[in-house]
Amino acid sequence: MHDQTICAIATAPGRGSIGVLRISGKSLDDMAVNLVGTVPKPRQAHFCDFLGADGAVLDRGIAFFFPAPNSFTGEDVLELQGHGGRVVLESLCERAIALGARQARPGEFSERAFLNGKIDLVQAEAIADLIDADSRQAARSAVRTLTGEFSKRIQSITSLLTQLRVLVESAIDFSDSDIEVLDAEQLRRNLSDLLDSLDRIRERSRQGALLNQGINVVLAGLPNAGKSSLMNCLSGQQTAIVTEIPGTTRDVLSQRILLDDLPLQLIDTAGLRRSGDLIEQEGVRRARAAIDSADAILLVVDASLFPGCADGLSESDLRRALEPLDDFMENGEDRNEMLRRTSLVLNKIDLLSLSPAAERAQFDDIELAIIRLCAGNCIGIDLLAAHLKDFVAYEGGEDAFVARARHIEAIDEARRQCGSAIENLASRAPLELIAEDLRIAQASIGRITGEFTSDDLLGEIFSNFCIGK
Ligand SMILES: Nc1nc2c(ncn2[C@@H]2O[C@H](COP(=O)(O)OP(=O)(O)OP(=O)(O)O)[C@@H](O)[C@H]2O)c(=O)[nH]1
Ligand SMILES: [Mg+2]
Repeated sequence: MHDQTICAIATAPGRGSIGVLRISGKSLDDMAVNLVGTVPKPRQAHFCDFLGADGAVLDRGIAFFFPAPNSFTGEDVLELQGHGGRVVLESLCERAIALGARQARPGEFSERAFLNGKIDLVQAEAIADLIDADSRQAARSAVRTLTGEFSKRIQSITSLLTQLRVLVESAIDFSDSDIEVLDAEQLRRNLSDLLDSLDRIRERSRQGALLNQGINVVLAGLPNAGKSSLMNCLSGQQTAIVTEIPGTTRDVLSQRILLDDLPLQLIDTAGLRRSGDLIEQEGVRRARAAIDSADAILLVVDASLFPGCADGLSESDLRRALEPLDDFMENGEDRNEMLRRTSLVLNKIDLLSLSPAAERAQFDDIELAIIRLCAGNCIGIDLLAAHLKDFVAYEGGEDAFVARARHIEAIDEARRQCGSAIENLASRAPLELIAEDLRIAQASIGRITGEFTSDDLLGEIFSNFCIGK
């Protein structure tokens, strides 16, 4: 597969002033002569006709030739920049295929760049993330990763791990001799520095993952609490139908919004109640599923049902407010886990003439955030927005690295192993155990940049790219 010449239209489909056909392969001299009549001088703009089978001119434009290894993919790359019409670009592509190229799979150019050592895996992923970025902050963090800042941090962690492994493994080799090769106190300090570095990089990656993927926020509660009204306030659009009839929303409605560059997937759900209506029952089942997979649950409550709430909600008020969630919990579900993701929205405060406010209340072992607002008139929404950013500890993404769940999982695995090495050292466990901890930690970190990565994972990563990238 990797020996074949590949080609693809690299510009977005549709009409455009310019369209680009990109070709990459081991040797493109013949291809260039057939397509543009000559092999263009390396890396210089060459104005020429693009030729069809019988020498007919398909288009006229600029050809760029990047001979291996000084190209994006590390192979010969020929780029034809012509006019951005669908038919003309398809004719050029068909011509390249007739000359021996094949249509590239999504992300195949980037995959070759990775396989040829031009970029590592995080940089390749950052290319896709930069293209998909839907805020400036997300784009900036993708560029930071693309230019290698994240990879450099990962490499410095890898080299620290290598040094530690050498130290520990040579101590194992010399364990029979009288030479004292291992300074345990020094090793403990080094391991704790390593853990600090891992913690720092994890937080920057987590910020990047927030910017990149955002969070799912579910609006849940009794019928008529004002969930759909709140969805419309947050999104600034009248997406959801609002009526005074309980049971208006029956399906799950989803909308993506940006909260100061933080992407939120807002999910409005059917009011939680037991109903004889088949459609409503299904709506409630879907609401439950959305609640289960939400990063944050906003439990919307009608404040007029709690007339005393001006002075704060009592313990029994809180219990009653949480009932709709409790009622629909399945046996064996972890209630505290769900409550930790839950914030209470006291809506319709206009009915009690209250002002918007954000407060906290202790409930069992959990500290619940309570936001009082009026979704009907969109008053107090800023408090809710600030709370949501606070809830996920979003810091504005200033120095975030664009990151994916797989990076964070790998960093977490390395942190666990590093913690285990520290414990093993403290309990004077055999050095072999510490060596093994460090080996696994290094393998986890290596998966991030693609040093130790399976073909399946590579296939999955690159298949989500655009064609021509
Ligand atoms: N006074 C007042 N009424 C509100 C407020 N928010 C919503 N309402 C009204 O409450 C009623 C129900 O609002 P919805 O947003 O449809 O409530 P819901 O929770 O989506 O209801 P279901 O879809 O039936 O579960 C509507 O008549 C709204 O106009 C508010 O802040 N103050
Ligand atoms: Mg609704």
